Amino acid sequence: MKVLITDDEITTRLTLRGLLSQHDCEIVEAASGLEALDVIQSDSPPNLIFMDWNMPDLSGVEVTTLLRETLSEDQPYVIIVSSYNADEQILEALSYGADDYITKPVDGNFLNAKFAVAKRIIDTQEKLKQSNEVLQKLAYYDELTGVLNRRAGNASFMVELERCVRNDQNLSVTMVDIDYFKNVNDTYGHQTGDIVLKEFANILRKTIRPYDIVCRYGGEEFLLIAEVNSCHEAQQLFERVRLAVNALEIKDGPLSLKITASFGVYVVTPSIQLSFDDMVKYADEALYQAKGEGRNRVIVKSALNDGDAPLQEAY
Ligand code: GH3
Ligand code: MG
Ligand code: MG
Repeated sequence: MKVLITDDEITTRLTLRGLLSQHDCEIVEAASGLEALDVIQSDSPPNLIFMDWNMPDLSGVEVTTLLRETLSEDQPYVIIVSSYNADEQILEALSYGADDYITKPVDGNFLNAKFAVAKRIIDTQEKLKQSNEVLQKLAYYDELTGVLNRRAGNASFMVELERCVRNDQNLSVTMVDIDYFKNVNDTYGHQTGDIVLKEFANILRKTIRPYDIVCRYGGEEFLLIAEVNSCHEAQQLFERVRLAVNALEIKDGPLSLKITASFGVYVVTPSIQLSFDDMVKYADEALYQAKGEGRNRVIVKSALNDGDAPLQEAY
């Protein structure tokens, strides 16, 4: 925890530093309100501030008001330290956004008690922030593979679709499915299956272009969303991905596994009427055909000219 002591009088700073030295915290000092603002706005801001009220440039309550107005999150805990000891003055400081108040001359027992309260609140806030980050990650990303989950894939599709409509660019939606994946689980166990899924997601992510989208649609099915100029370009792109999957050697201890995957690609000239579910349905049909024709292949379908019915391009 980082603590900022702000006071224009060096004796007060020394007293506070002395009293706080028994606690496990990093202490920095500022000799004015402006100096305090510099520390607050730096790359490593304080979690807790002991702030003098009266200072020559900016007063402690002015600094507190400013930071409550400007900093959106990660607000420091502010304790105003002042010789003003009337109830109205204490209430006034709290009304400006201070969290607590302590009168001068500072009493060590009081300071320790208030420090403990501040630490408890700061620690709780930090834990809350961390769990919010985890929750946010879980809301968008697949836990096992780290790629987008289906919901986020759907949202990304809408963004991508709008961009393609604006730029008059064709769009491909591809359903990829690992071939005979059930055999991996049945032969080597679910944990090895999970390793295969992770490695498979990694190779997809690495092989397609950085601005294309990978999402785990479910089980061992992944969805790729990519801008393409033509069916021919889509075929080339996913052939490259297919060959990278073929070349992959997945290690699990002494075990070394090879896998293949089938790709069902659907290419369209986007229009705003196009739904995610329809695109997935057509990509699924292409995938079904790839499986039927022997797996480990890329089937591209398209309705590039118009109409809903997917037409298979000749290759
Ligand atoms: P095909 O070539 O026709 O796609 O055959 P397949 O065996 O890959 O397909 P099938 O749909 O029969 O089996 C998919 C398997 O994927 C069954 C399911 O238990 C497994 N699976 C789904 N999600 C997970 C997961 O998160 N981890 C592991 N280890 N297995 C999973
Ligand atoms: Mg002063
Ligand atoms: Mg499969």
